[in-house]
Amino acid sequence: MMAEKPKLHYFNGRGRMESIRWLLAAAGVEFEEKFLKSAEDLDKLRTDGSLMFQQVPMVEIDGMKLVQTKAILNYIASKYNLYGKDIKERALIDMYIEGMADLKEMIIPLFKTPPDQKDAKVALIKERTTNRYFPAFEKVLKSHGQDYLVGNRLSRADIHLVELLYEVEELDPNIIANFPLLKALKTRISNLPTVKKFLQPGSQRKPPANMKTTEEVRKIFKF
Ligand SMILES: N[C@@H](CCC(=O)N[C@@H](CS)C(=O)NCC(=O)O)C(=O)O
Repeated sequence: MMAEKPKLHYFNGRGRMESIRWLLAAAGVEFEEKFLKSAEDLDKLRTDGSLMFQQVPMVEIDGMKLVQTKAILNYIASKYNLYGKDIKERALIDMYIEGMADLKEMIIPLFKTPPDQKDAKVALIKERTTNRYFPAFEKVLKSHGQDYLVGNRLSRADIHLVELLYEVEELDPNIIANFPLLKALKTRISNLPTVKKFLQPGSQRKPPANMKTTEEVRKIFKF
């Protein structure tokens, strides 16, 4: 019997699920999505015992109901061979993606930042991107001259980084100009057939939050 498609439970927006969508798509895995539309939808998952910590993202995959974004990503990356060939490559990948996660943690809450604080938050993100994170990854690529961040082949590190490159580009399209190797990586990864498909309109990739989606999310999570 063919394995069932993974089923993603989240609201219809990026949030913490978007990296999971990217990773599955890049791995060429088809998935289904069940969107939470209301607080009742979330309560239902909670009362039926599907959410270990009463939180989403939750992904049904291979007979499991996985929660915790990192655990979900680790499973997918391991299953589809995107997590290095040995423990040293994995250590590098972990180190790189934790840096990316730190930057991502600054970007995720932006959608619910009050307007009077938003400029300052965006300025800090740009500053950190320009002076800390992008130089670090540019340096990695420069140090070995290879096409991918780790082990001379595609890994989750490349996929998570390219997702971030697109997000930062939405905040400021000029930052990447000073990082030619990151720019080349973005083009290279974007042209992989699976990623190319995901980047096309009509895919399961989610647009940036807007006022309407933010209102929906507020209702679901009651904040
Ligand atoms: N560490 C968890 C955090 C999950 C999380 O904060 N989920 C939010 C939605 S993005 C949620 O379910 N909030 C409701 C709650 O905490 O009760 C993860 O990475 O999956």
